[in-house]
Amino acid sequence: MLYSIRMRAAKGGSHETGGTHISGAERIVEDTELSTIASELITRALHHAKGQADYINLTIDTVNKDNVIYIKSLPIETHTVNSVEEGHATVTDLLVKSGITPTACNRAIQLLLTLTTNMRGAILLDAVTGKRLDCTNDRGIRVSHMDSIQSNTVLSGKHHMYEALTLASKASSCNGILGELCWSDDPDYVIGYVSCNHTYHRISKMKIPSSPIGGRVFFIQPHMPVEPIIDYLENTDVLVDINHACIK
Ligand code: WAQ
Ligand code: MG
Repeated sequence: MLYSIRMRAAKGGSHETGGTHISGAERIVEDTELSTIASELITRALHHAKGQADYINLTIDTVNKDNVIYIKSLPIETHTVNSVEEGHATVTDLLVKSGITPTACNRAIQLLLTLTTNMRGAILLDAVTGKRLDCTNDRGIRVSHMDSIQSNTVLSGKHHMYEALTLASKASSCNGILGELCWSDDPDYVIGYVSCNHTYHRISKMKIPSSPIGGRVFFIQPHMPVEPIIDYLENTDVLVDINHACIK
């Protein structure tokens, strides 16, 4: 039997009571692996660069194998830049080439730059007007119910790129999502990405070193109803084959 297992951890109380989000991670695994993976996820919550969590929530539920969607990961392209400004300019170029307006790009970058605390999820923006479409304030929409097929065999512990590639590949398989912008909230992880035009573009510098704030934005095709998009991101079980992540 397959299970979805999800961990979220906070400090200073639970997320619901205003604690600071420390870490979140999830897997889709066979029942035989469940206790090992549970222990790995708890270890992650206890040993995080942002501090030791005092609240850890672990949720486990069964996955109906017949409903799992299998997809290939996006291919990866790497862009080396010399500064955060150049990183943001590169991101804007790439997004604009895939039909997202400069207004929406600038709005997304500004929203992430002006966050004062980390959200747990992502912001949804209209890809043309730049208007915010979700009503989750500082919580955001959390992409969930995903894993890569290779998680167990080639990966162990936190791997920023493969986890992000899995999330970005699931999101890009959603009808109505034209692009994504992301940089990490882990203080020393300055590499970020945009996914658009069916490519995962890694950008070498997206934030200044030691900044503890990161975030994610999804660009939504205009006039698409957002509820089915949110439901797909939050609830559809997707397994991603990252063997196809050939470096371009
Ligand atoms: N769904 C939606 N948003 C999320 C999720 C999720 N499951 N997980 C994190 N976020 C949002 C949230 O606002 C976080 O503060 C922010 O994204 C950053 O999350 O190729 O590590 O897990 O090397 O810190 C990029 C890798 C790493 C680039 C991104 O994000 C590369 C990363 P983090
Ligand atoms: Mg993080």
